[in-house]
Amino acid sequence: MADQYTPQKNDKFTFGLWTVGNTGRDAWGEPTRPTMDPEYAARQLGELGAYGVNLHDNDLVPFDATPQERDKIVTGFKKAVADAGLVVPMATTNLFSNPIFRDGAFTSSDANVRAFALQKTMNAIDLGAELGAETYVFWGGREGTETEAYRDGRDAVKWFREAINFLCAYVQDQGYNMRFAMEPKPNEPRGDLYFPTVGHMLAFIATLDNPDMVGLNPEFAHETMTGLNFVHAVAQTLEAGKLFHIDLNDQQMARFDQDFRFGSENPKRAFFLVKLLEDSGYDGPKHYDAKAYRTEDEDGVWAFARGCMRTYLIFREKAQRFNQDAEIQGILAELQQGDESYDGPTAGDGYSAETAQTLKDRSFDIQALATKGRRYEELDQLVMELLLGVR
Ligand code: DIG
Ligand code: MN
Ligand code: MN
Repeated sequence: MADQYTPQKNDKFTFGLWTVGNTGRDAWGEPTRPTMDPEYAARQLGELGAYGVNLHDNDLVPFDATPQERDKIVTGFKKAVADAGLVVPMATTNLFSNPIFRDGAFTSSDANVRAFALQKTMNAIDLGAELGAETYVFWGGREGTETEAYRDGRDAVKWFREAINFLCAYVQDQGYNMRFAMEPKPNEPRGDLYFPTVGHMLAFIATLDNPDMVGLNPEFAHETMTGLNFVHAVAQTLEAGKLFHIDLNDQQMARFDQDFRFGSENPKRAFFLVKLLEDSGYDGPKHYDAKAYRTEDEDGVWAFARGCMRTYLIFREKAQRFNQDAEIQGILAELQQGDESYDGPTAGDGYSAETAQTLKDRSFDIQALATKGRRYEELDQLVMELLLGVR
């Protein structure tokens, strides 16, 4: 039944083929669901109101497909995507399934593997461009270690930078309208992954030949796994102008990557994330890199997909209510009035010796500043009541 939480194309919700197509296989058990045909997945996602579908190269084209088989598969998929009224906003490379990548791809100590990873990625970038993808994601699932006994981490960083620089130049040489989005994760499937958080990736991007072409694809579960605040990670990414894409899902802290339905574990944090994205005017795809519980059948998969999108729309409405709630806005206005009552020089004015001296000479009402409450208990309780549906 359609209601105000039914997704529309302009909500820009997307799913990877590997998400709704997840078969439930895990390290301890066989699949609980059959493999899903990519064209069928596209049709179903179109029915649900999704905007787009994303893919790794081998989600669509088998690793050992001939060029003729590849072209036939791509032609059929392009038609299914068009018939479903979808687009393909993002593509990426599977540099983690084949045993070749057992010790990494771009950071492998074997130069043969690093070269093969470049070849595979260039072909996958060509596929993404052919499908219209304008964002290309790099998630280094095997770029890491279980022991430091062999590879020097400095070599790993150097090789990863060489690969991304080379591939940026390849995209420019091909004239593709494409930007790169780097996706950090702290661990799994390797014991530890290089570039584990948003902060590490932002620092890495600054060392590239073409940093303007490279941003981030932060994932809710990946920062949350290590106990970090994903809303802060996205705020810093936005402030740096680097939120090129985002992977939405949910996760319990200090667990393996669970890729749960969006909002299903941390509703308050998911709410503040939606509020940040909406307040910031983020207009990129909202990609659900998530999967249905292994317990589910196909009906459960589509319930999972609907839930991901509905929860985002519910939180978007709650964010609008937050911005219109007189009591909440009254507290914010009072806090802001106090916080902006300062009439002296600030760091934002820029440095001068005169400013420094004025600041050093200024007297502050220490007692008043030290005893002023912030009313956050009231404010957060109002947010909770908004989320719990009692206001
Ligand atoms: C895992 O979180 C990774 C892979 O699923 C994919 O390469 C990337 C794109 O969403 N996320
Ligand atoms: Mn994940
Ligand atoms: Mn992801």
